[in-house]
Amino acid sequence: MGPLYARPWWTGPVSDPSCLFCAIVTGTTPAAVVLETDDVVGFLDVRPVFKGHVLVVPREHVVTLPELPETLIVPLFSAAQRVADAITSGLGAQGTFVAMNNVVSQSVPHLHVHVVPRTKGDGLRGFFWPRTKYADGEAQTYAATIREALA
Ligand code: DGP
Repeated sequence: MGPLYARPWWTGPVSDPSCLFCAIVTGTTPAAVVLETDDVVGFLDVRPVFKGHVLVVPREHVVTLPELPETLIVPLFSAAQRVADAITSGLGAQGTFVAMNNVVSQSVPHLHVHVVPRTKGDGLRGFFWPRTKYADGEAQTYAATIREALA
């Protein structure tokens, strides 16, 4: 069954009964919740990169960033900002890595912002992707293509 759109009496966020993170949002599936707002829930990742790794999700069933309603952008990212601050001030991490997989490498199809505690020398290598170089003039072509798509 897909998302429940056809419920005129329902005033809560759209939920997908087959979605793991919707189940965490509604409390059907337990999680170590660290933050709750009207629009957003933050909870510990069950397989943390480092202890204290938090996932911040919209309550509404949204799969990828391009689908996120504009009204949820500030609630989602201000919650991620608060969590990043709490991870450094509360857990003593020096910093954080904040990231989101969209479709590729996205194992749970409900948008989630990873907020991972980081400390110099923590040995994290998995997030360091191989790097490439632009040929002469190629960066301008890529930039122009993206600018056109944004226009
Ligand atoms: P990603 O691979 O970017 O889609 O990240 C999904 C994360 O979700 C992954 O780091 C592990 C986490 N995760 C998967 N299942 C559960 C669960 O049942 N509970 C919690 N708290 N986290 C989960």
